Amino acid sequence: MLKKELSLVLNYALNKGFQIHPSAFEFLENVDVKKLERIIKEIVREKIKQKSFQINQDDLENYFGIKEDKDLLGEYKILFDPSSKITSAEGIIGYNFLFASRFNKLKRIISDRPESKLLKTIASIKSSKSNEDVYVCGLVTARISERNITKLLVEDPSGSLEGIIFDNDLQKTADLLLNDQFVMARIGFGKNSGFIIKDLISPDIPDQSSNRSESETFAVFLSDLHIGSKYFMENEFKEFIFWLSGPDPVARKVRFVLICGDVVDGVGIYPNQDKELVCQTIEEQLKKMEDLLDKIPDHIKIFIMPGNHDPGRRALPQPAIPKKFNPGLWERENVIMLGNPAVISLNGVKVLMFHGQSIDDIVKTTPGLSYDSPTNVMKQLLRTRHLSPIYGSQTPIAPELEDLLVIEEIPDIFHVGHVHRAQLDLYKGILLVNSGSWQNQTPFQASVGMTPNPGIALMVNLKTFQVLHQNYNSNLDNIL
Ligand code: D5M
Ligand code: FE
Ligand code: ZN
Repeated sequence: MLKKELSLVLNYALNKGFQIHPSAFEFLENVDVKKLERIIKEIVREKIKQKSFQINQDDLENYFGIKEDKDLLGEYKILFDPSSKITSAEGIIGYNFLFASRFNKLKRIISDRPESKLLKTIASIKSSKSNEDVYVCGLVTARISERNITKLLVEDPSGSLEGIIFDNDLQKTADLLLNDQFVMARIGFGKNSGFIIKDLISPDIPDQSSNRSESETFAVFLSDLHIGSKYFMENEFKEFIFWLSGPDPVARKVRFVLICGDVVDGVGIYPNQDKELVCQTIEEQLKKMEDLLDKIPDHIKIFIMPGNHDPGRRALPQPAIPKKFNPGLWERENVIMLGNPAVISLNGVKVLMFHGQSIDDIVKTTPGLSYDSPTNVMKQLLRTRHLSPIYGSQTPIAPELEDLLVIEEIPDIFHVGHVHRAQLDLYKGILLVNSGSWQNQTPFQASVGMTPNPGIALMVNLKTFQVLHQNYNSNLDNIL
């Protein structure tokens, strides 16, 4: 005998002309009726689309996420995680090491370019004037625009050089250079022993073709949930989690969920934050996170990275959210806790994940870049081959012995969050994904005129790189 509630749920399908195969009944005896009610409705909708009117055990097993397509690969590797590499050298010595490491790593990257054969140290060109142009490379320490010239200060381990730019187009290129970024410059010798900068070359990304997954597995890109905040879109997020275990053919192909920081809203992150929190402790916030993620089927791997609101260290690079706040999350087999930044491989597709704190500093100092277009800032990071070039502004950077923020490996997908605006783009074959947020506009954001587009889940087919989205925000007309 079927339970009464179960019969009511099944009547919904039967009334629509569906047959329920006997094999399905046994399965149904043991499921949560509340969950079943929604799933049956979704199965009915899906089957009508497919013009099929029988529900059998296989359907139910698939839709409940119990039986999955075995041909769909779900393999991952962690290629880089700073958590275990963090040493935090102290004070000025640490920063000397950090900048030396930045210089050496980027010089190695730029040495692939033909011009690098003509590279000289700054000290050597200062001591011997030549008729031929030469190249130097170093970190930009200052940029000064005066009337119709631009002066650039570049430093390498041997010394510092002030170069003058007369050319208008080159001045525009110089305007886009970020403080402390690495650059290569062609130098001509002026009549009055000055140095004239004639070309500026960023390390940038060479043309390349991206790695693809063999199977049409989907990865979901999320960030900035801000769980614990009054403005966290809990209902919409739950709807999305529910969709993940539903019968939609795309949902059935999802094997990875990536969460790119600001998972929780945190405690004491900004003044009077407690008034905007529904969960007042980190533990409570992370427990809520665990309860929400619990509804994601086990065959989906969930990658969690910290942002500036999450517990642990504030300065970049950040270690993974410490285990002590929620050992349960760490112990889950399908949850992988990462530091910020991190590089993972999903079925061979390399994904560089970075929360995106440095975007704030870059939009402040770079003409033409703004919060409305985070992917343009992401392109700038790729050109500089560094995730947080500017030192000493709003984004804290720890004095590590090695600069772990240099983009050494070229990713296939670059995933960033932080600015709460979902956006997509392509740069030199790299798919750029800013995954937006799941937090409604906060009073602070309203006061500075930031308009987020929260409640959008972006998902990428790892074989074709086709991007799909699900919009859970009923207030959003202009989706992307
Ligand atoms: O930040 C979401 C976005 O809002 C991010 O671009 C920074 C900006 N933001 C947030 N708080 C501030 C303050 N106090 N000053 C300047 N800009 C801010 P999130 O990391 O989610 O808080
Ligand atoms: Fe955020
Ligand atoms: Zn953030």
